[in-house]
Amino acid sequence: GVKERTLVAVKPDGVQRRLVGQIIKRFEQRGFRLVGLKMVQVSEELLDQHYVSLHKKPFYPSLLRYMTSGPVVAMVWEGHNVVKSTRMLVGDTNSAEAMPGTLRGDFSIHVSRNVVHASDSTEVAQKEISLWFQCSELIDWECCDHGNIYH
Ligand code: YYY
Ligand code: MG
Repeated sequence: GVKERTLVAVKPDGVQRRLVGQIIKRFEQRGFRLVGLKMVQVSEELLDQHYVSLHKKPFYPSLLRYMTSGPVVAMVWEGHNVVKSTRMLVGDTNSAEAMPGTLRGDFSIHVSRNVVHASDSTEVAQKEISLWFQCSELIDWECCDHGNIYH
């Protein structure tokens, strides 16, 4: 529904490379509603929960080092089919497979520095949002152009 939400995070490489504004712009221009936004220095404890399915992967230790190497900009975007649309906007995990026009396809070369995170299903999105944000940090504000974005 229109109330679907997803977690997006500009990873440390994206922040260092000053891509935060360009990334936010893509979600704004699409018509999604920003309901949460903050800069965080992520802890290993949070990442262990966030990447719970990846603990046994050979790249996991370096993924932890990368994700704690600097601040991350975390946000929650809301809108119709936002989880799927965001994955399309972000592009394939492997930068070499990411289509031009996607964030990863435009801004990254290697899977280990792929600039942005996005939840991969609505169930995972709910878990990730509650892991990264307090309820009080999510603002349910009135979008004045709602009628021009939805029928
Ligand atoms: O959801 P997404 O970020 O597209 O990919 P995942 O399969 O969930 O992997 C999470 C994260 O792990 C990926 O964005 C980069 C990193 N990673 C890696 O460094 N090397 C790999 N071969 C696979 C994933
Ligand atoms: Mg994933």
